[in-house]
Amino acid sequence: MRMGNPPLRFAQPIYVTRPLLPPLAELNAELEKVWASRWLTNGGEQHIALESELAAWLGVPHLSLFNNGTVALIVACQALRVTGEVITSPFTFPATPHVLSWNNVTPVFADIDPETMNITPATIEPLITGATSAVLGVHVYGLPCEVSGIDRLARTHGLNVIYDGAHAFGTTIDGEPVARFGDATMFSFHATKLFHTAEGGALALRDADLKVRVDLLKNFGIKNEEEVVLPGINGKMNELQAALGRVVLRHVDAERARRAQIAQIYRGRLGEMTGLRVVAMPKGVADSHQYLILRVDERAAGCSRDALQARLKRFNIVTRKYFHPLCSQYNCYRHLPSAQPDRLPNAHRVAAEVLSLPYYGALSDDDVHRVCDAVEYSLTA
Ligand code: T4K
Repeated sequence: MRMGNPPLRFAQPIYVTRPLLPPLAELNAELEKVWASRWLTNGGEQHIALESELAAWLGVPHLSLFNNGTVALIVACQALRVTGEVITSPFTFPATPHVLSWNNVTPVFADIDPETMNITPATIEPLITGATSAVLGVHVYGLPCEVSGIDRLARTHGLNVIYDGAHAFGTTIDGEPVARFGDATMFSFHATKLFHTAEGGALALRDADLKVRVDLLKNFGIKNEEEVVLPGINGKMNELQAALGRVVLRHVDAERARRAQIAQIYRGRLGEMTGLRVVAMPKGVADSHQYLILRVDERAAGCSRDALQARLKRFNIVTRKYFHPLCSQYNCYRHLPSAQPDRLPNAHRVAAEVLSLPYYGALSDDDVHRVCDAVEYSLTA
């Protein structure tokens, strides 16, 4: 039974996320250097500096910046010459399978583990055929794939491994940065990401030669004034984006720490409620603090995820169903044999349960408690 008065409606929408905005004066100081240099793109000083600062922060040997994460993934596929079929997750943002289509490669959807919500060696292996060239895993919400098992499987079958780590900025496994696994890991620096450059992305790479190839491919394949050696694309990050990134990077640790506090409030308030679960990182995994995911078990909660989302909207709380519908349900993929719902039972169940709650450092404790009040109230409405 519902008790008491309904919680107050927020006067302004409370979004699922808001970008980290550093003090404008700090950004202006960097922009003044850009202005003085009259160098706006094509590998300027800000780009060079951000590339090395990020490689150090992420703990990866090689890094290449991009104008967004999607182009970075397209280039990773080109650089590794993936062809034929690539095994990937249906539980992701549309960019993941679309980069395969843009490379004339067929996505083959593997089911996900119901807990990690990622594809696993056990779901990948039966889908490997003579046409498979790579695995494109997604560290969804920053929860890492079973990286060692996938690496072993890939070695056995001679496959490349690419990770979509759009959500995994700062994820480590027993202290090991997640991007040290696989041939290439993409990070997205979109405005909605914990670390951002408004739009942007990067590839973390294991191999120095691969970095040379990637850098050529993102700059039209231009080697020098006389030679164009590959059919490349324009994937370059400009100096304004890089300057923003350098300033945002100084504030990322504080944002992560604040998000960790917010997560504690959510867990304390919602974690024990019947039918609700706040997704947590497995033991030994450092959280990227990208999303705060609630799983709603409709039967136990007495309320579906969709009903909860609609009720929260009445309080001006704008949540998101990352990732419903599944990519395998899109018109462009639903005809594929691997996209058939009976082959992806876990993915369908998980996609019906997940709800991304407001999660960003600028939320006050009071805001978070009010969101929790609204969730509690909505479940009994
Ligand atoms: N792989 C995965 C697994 C991904 O999640 C993504 C991107 C990619 C690949 C591709 O990476 P990029 O090429 O984008 O670098 C957002 C983002 O646009 C997208 O980057 C992200 N994933 C995805 C999960 O979320 P939408 O359609 O939800 O964005 P939007 O505009 O509805 O924004 C969400 C909320 O954020 C808004 O309700 C308010 C707030 N917001 C948004 C923007 C853009 C702001 O407060 N300020 C802003 O500037 O896709």
